[in-house]
Amino acid sequence: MKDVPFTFELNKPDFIPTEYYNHIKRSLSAMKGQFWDREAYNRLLAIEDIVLYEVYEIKRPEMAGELLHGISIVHPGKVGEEYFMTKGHFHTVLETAEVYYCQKGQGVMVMETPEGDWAVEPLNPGRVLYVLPRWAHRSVNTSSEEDLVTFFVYPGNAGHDYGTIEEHGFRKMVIDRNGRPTITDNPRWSAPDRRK
Ligand code: S6P
Ligand code: ZN
Repeated sequence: MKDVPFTFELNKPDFIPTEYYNHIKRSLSAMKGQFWDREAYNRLLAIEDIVLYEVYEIKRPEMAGELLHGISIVHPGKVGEEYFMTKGHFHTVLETAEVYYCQKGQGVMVMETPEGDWAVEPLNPGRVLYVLPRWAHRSVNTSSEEDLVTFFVYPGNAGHDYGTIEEHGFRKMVIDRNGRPTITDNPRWSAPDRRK
């Protein structure tokens, strides 16, 4: 890990950082239960356990005062009518925010709070998204051709709570309806216990 200030570049066209510590690939099998159309999910998985998204992480200590950052790349595609997306999570330390800067592609961020608020905001090149503390977040690629590439930064002590979303889902989902991204209620959403 660097102990002096450092820079790196994001190489176009794919925006892979010139230096990174970790390259995470999440494939279809890691998203069991998250897509609404289970039959479409199983059909696709039977053909191939394709990679839905990738994350390049820059190494920093996971502690308050540090900023964890990197690049997230969600590939284009759909499971049934539902676009490829990230697992999504709350931060374990709920009162931690995150900034996303979209470099490439077209998509949305689906967000919600434990209190029941929800929001879906666009991601397109040049757009900055501020995810407030307490808001779970999931990126969705609504393009049929292009990767959705975002640069993210969040506090080193944030941590990730994937379990709540894995178990209960997001309130809203984004599906392709007649060729247009459409926000709908997620029929598989269930109310989690109220968190503090
Ligand atoms: C981490 C930040 C991103 C995501 C990435 C993949 O707090 O929000 O780096 O990790 O977009 O999503 P997920 O939900 O699989 O971590
Ligand atoms: Zn996050």
